[in-house]
Amino acid sequence: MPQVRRLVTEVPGPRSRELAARRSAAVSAAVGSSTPFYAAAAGGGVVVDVDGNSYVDLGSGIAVTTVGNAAPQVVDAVVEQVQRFTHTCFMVTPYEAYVQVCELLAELTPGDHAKKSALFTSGAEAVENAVKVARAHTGRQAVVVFDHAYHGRTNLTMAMTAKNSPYKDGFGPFAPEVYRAPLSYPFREGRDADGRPVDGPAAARRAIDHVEKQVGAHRVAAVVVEPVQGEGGFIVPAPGFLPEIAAWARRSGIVLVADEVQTGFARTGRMFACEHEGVVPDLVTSAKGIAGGLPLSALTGRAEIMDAPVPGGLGGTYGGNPAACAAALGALRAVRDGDLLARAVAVGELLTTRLRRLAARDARVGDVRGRGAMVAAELVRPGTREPHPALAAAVAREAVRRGVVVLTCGTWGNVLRFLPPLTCPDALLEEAFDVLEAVFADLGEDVLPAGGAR
Ligand code: PLZ
Repeated sequence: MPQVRRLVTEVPGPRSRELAARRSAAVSAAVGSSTPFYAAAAGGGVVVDVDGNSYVDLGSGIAVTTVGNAAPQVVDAVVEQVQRFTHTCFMVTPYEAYVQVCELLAELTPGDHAKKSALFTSGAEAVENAVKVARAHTGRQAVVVFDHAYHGRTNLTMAMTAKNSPYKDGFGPFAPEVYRAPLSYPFREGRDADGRPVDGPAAARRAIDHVEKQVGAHRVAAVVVEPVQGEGGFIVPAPGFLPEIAAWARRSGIVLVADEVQTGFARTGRMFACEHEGVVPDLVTSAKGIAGGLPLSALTGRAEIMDAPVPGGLGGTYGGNPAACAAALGALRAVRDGDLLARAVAVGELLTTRLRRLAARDARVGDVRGRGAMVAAELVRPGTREPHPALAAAVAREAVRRGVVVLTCGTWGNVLRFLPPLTCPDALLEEAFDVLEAVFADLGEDVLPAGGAR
């Protein structure tokens, strides 16, 4: 697939517009899409639409195609597998690829203790199962999550997710025994009651105090945390926050669950983002990048915790589907073949350099942050920290018209997030940022209607 940005029609082109019309009659209006074009093919760092336009992909289908879209190692492994068999159900007749993926996860996740895994299909399912396992292990019920958290759209994970609209609005009642603690959010951090800045350990103590007073540590089965918050705005907690939470969880007999669905599998320059601060969680969820685009998720953790539920207590018809497991083995090969951990660091440096350059001359870029190839720009009204979601939406909309796919996120929808496939060549990334700089320059403050966000 040629790694180029090339537009041959307006965006969306006629075929995409035709599909959009059919879609509006057939697909629930509750399912959204970020881009107005329809995919025909994708490879490496580009997506080609049904009109023949080729776009630079800075979103990887929300952090999934880390090893590149249609990575040859993934494609070959899946084709080989589906020609042999497509499904038996691991709960009916087991197969080696499932066992192999679990063996690899034991090696790759933080910590050198004995580990076991169970495989599922979606990220939300992995998170739900983390809670089930933690409750079975501790005999406790409460679950602690953080401000701005995103953990999924199922009933339990909706309760764990912070943002109301669109994730929760109208969908209650929510699962009980889920408690939310304050996070460390350096860009929006205030001062404590004595006027001192709140650093990472202080933010952790604030969260711990909140839980101890309002829930009781002895009632808490699990604390679930994204090492870098994804949908919530690519928020990197201040240094020391995660280690302090981890130490408290250990002291209190609470299972520490790192939700690495978005951060995991090479994205941040480490296999798992917890490693940046030397945190060893009891349980880790993975999904997204783990299988190069096929639906696979995993829960990995301390063997004695993972063995706590009754036999047969964990599972699902498709969990650890053989094609998805083969894809994961292929994706891991692609990480190793391409030295993608180092590549994630290099891509992160390129993205950060370009965003800092933009921030230096555009006061609407309030903060640039991230880890490895998971980088964001938080947009604000100039000279303030007031979120500017209309600008984020306008930039994303205009960028796609010029051949660059950029995703937004954040509790206020004012964050542009950058997480390209790691196989996207530097020259194409630079070109995409030239486009973005031009988009920022062309979008004046006044042309944006208030509430113009899509
Ligand atoms: N945990 C940390 O990032 C998925 C979903 C976007 P599923 N994030 C993208 C949307 O609008 O649905 C995610 C995540 C973290 C859990 C999940 C859930 O993973 O595979 O989407 O269920």
